[in-house]
Amino acid sequence: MSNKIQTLSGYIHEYAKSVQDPEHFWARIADSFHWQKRWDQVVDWNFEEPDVKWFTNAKLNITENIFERHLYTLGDKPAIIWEPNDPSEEVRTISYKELYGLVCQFSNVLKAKGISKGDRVIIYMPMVPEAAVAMLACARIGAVHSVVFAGFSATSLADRINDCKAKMVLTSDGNFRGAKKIAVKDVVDEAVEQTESIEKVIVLKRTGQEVSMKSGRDIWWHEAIDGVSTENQAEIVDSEDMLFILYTSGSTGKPKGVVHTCGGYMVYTTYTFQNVFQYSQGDIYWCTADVGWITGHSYIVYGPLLAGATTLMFEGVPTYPDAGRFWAICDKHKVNQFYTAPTAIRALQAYGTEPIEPYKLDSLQVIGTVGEPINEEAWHWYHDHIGKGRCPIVDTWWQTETGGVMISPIAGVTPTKPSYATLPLPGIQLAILDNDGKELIGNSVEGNLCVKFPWPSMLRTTYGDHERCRQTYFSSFKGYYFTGDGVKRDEDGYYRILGRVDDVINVSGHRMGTAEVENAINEHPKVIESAVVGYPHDIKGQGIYAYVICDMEGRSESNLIEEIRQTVTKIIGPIAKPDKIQIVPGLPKTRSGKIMRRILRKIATGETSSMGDTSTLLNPEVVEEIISGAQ
Ligand code: 6R9
Repeated sequence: MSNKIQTLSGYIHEYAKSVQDPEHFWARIADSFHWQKRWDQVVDWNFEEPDVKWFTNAKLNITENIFERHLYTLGDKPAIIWEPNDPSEEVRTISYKELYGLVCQFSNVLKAKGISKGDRVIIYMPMVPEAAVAMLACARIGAVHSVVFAGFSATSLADRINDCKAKMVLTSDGNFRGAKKIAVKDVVDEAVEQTESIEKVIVLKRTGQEVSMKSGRDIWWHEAIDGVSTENQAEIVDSEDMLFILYTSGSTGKPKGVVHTCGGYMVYTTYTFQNVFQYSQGDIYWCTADVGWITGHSYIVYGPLLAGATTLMFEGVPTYPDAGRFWAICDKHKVNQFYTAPTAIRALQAYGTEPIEPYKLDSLQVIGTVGEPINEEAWHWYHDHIGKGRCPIVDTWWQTETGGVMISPIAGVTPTKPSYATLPLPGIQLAILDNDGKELIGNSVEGNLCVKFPWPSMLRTTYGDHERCRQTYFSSFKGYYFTGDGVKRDEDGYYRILGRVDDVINVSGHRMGTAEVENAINEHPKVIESAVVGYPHDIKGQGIYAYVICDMEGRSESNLIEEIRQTVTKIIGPIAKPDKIQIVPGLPKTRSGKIMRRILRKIATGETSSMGDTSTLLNPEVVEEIISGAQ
């Protein structure tokens, strides 16, 4: 049975049904999956605690819905096509039947190495099929995976291991990224030293570089699977059992572990994948994200595989060996749906159209974006040069916390509008609230983006700290889930995301908490205090601007700035490295001692003529001094 919407009136009809009778709407969608036991109730919820349950008491295994459900019809069809970093290395094509064998085998390995239902397993791996195998094997035995992007530092990795008390790390010897080889196992070794819960580390051989293997703890992947059965009976779990934890940055210093559960996540990622991209059997779908982010979880691994699609996985970077790599891959594999981030589009746009010229791009049908607002110029470039004016752009707005796409055109169905995510998907009841918590009704309004009714793949908690989940998402506006984004609903009822309204900056589509970056900067022994803000950046969307008060004794400014950059790389990872660091004599503060970020944001943006009233500051004179040294 197909749940695919094919016309605009079909969308309007489905949306109306999903609001009038959500239980009936989602039950119908959920009926196309394989449940070991059906649910008692479709949804049971309150947003006060919050306490949200979908498909209560239903039993399932998400991997049975990928494999056992599809094998009969799709067994020989490619599940994953893997394109290596180096284009001269061989492509791997893995059928559903083969992937099933690999997942079952690795499930047996995990069990044999002491992992059982509910245990947490960290995945810190390159973009290779084994990363997907690792995730699915955890899901098959009821273990909880937490994928950590392999660009994060040892300290960040250790923090995540400690927060969820993981028992195992799955990693590789090294990773290929463009012309670089990254010593990943060394990072894991350093991280695991700062933790107590890790019992085993399984290491995939990828680059062949020298690594040290700690006896009793470290095992090679190829040795671990050697001779192990490729059959495995899936563990049957509850719809509300944890599927995974994914850490994400918020406005406070410490990243939080967003928890997703099995039943609802399965239903929603599949439904949105099929509808947004209008995937048809036989199509080749490619999402360029990394599995370390939610986009990789929902739209490289779970959504596509649950839908029986062929998902392309790319190990490398868009500019290696040259800036035509994405387009070479589209032609080579005849990609039909292509999904990337605005930052990648802008970076490639900077190379002009020459790198695109050798390629036809005639297999493309749908092109998508995710992760940050797309500016009109990039939208048009993408539309004209990649989509050749023929492919609809799906600008998909969603979050780690929402699990799946929330606002997006349905490809070929919803009329698009540059820089607009357009309309909510069925089941998504949005609300725009002003700062006093009043819901703004009607069109041509702007305010805080909230959701007033649960959807199946919403976060259930933040791992180990439910109060933090309540505080962060459910306390700003009582009875609503607050996204942290500002939004405009225009005269046609179309939604345009305006960016974060909290202390989160979006750098190349990656969320960074300003407090998190400040904490890292403050680790440098010469730093006294710092304040971090975002500023508009041509390629990254937002760049990181750090104002730092330092003890300068015996140090040159340029050395200190470089050392601070390195400190941040070491503590968080290269993605958090400030683009600009300005050493300042002081920071503008209110009389109660709070840093006035509004002023710092204006200086970083270069809007120094409209500073507003600074006379209430404790130290108004510092503003002029900062302006004169601004970059
Ligand atoms: C999926 C993902 C979430 C934040 C979100 C918003 C921004 C994502 C967007 C977008 C404008 C879009 N964001 N998609 N802003 N238009 N199409 O990116 O999750 O990493 O958790 O980031 O990204 O600010 O709140 P995550």
